[in-house]
Amino acid sequence: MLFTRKDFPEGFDFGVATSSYQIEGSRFGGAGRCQWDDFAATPGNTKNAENGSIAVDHYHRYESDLDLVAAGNFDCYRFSTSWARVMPDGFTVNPEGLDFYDRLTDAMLARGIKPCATLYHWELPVPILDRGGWRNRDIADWFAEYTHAIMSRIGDRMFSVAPINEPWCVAWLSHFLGYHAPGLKDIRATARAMHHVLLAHGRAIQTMRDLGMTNLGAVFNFEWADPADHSPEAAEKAALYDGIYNRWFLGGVFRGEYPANVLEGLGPHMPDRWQDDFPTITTPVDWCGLNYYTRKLIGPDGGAWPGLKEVEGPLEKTLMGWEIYPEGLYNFLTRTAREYTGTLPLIVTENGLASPDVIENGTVDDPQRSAYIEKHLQSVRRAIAEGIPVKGYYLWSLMDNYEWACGYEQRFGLVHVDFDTLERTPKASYHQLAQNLRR
Ligand code: GCO
Repeated sequence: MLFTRKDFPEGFDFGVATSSYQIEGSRFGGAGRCQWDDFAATPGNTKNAENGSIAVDHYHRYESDLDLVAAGNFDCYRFSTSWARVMPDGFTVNPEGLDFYDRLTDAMLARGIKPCATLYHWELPVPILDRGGWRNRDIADWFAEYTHAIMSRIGDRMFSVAPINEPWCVAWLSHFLGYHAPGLKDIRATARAMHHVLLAHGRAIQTMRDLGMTNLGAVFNFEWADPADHSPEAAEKAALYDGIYNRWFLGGVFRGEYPANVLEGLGPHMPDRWQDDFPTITTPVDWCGLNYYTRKLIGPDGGAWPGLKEVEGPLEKTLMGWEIYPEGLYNFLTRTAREYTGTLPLIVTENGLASPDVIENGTVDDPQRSAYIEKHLQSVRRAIAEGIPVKGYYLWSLMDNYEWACGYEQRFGLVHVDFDTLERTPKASYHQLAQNLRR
C-alpha cells in the first residue's frame, strides 16, 4: 500500500468498524431476542439459516480483539450497542448489558483507542417489532429512551456517536426489498420506516444533546447509481435509485425535504403530517458519516413503481459480486459536501470488501483487499486536495463476522476468523496497514 499517515492531514483518524449482532454473540449476557434471531429462524432468509447467536464470541473475547485494534495502529474503533442487549424487552434495562458496554468502553480507553459508538445496527428487540417496529411512529420515543439509558452510562467517554447505522438498510432493504429483517415487501411499511427512521435519528440526537454530549453524527450508506445505457429512461431510473438510496436521507437530515421523484411513489403511503417532523429530523449534527462499497448500473423495468432494475456491470467484482468503483467514493465526498453539508466534517465510516480468504502456512494473503483500500484512499486524498473536509476513514471490518443474510461466507475482515475454533489470524492487509499507520 503506497501511503502512510503523512499523506493525510494532521489529526486524520484511521479506524476499524464492527457491529454488535455481527460479532458479539446474541445468546450471551442476558440479551433479548432481536429481529435477526427470528428472521434467521425462518427458512430461506439467511444462508444455511445461520444467525448471530455466537457470532465470533466478541462478548467474551473483546479484550484480545481490542488488542488487535491497538496493534494495528488504528485511532478509532467504531462499534455498536445492541438495543436488545441493553433492553431485552425493548423497555427495561438489563444491567448486564450496560455493564458489558461499560467494560468495552474502558478497555478501549485503556488502549488509547477512541470509542465511536453507533446506537442501532439493526438489533430491534422483538417486543418492539410486535408493536409494529419501524412502522410505528412511537418507535422514535422508544428509541430515545434506549438512547438515554445507554448514553447515561457510557456517553461521558465516547469520542463520537451516531444514532442509526444506514437508514436505507433499516427502511428500504428491510421493508421494501425484504432482504433484511423483518423481511417485508410492503410499500406502506416502507414509507413509514423511511420517515420514522429519520425521526428516531433526530430524537436520539436531541436526547444526547440534553445529556451534554458532543461530536454526534449521522451514518448513511451510499451507492453510486449510473444509467445502464444512454437512454433517457435509464437516466431517469438511475436518478430515482439515487433518490431512494442516497438523497432521501441527506435531504431529510440536512435540508428538511425529501426528493420529489421518490415522493411520487411513497407520497400516498406516508404517515400523516410527516412534514411537521422536519424540525426534529434536521436537529444539527457535528459530522456526516459515509459508508461506501460500490456502484450500481440502473435501467428501467416494467411493473409497479419504482420500475427499475440493476444491470450487471463490467468492472472487477468482489466476492459479494459488487463492482469495485473507487471514483464513487470521490463522487460522494465531493457531492455531499457541495450539495448538502458544506464545511461539516465528513468521515468514511465504512469501506472494504469480502474475499474468499484462507489460511495457508499460518498466513492469509488478501491482495484484492489491499488494492481496494489503496484505491479508495486515493479517492479520499483527491477529495481532501479539493478542500473537502474529510476527517477520517474506517474500514469494514476489524474481523470476519456474520454477514447478515449471507451468513458466515463473506469475509470482510482485516483479521481472519476460523468460524469453528474462533481463532483470529491477521491477514496481510492488516499487517500492511499496521506498518503504514505507525505514528
Ligand atoms: C452494512 C453494514 C455492515 C455490513 C457491511 C458489508 O453496510 O451493510 O454496516 O453491517 O456487514 O456493510 O455488507
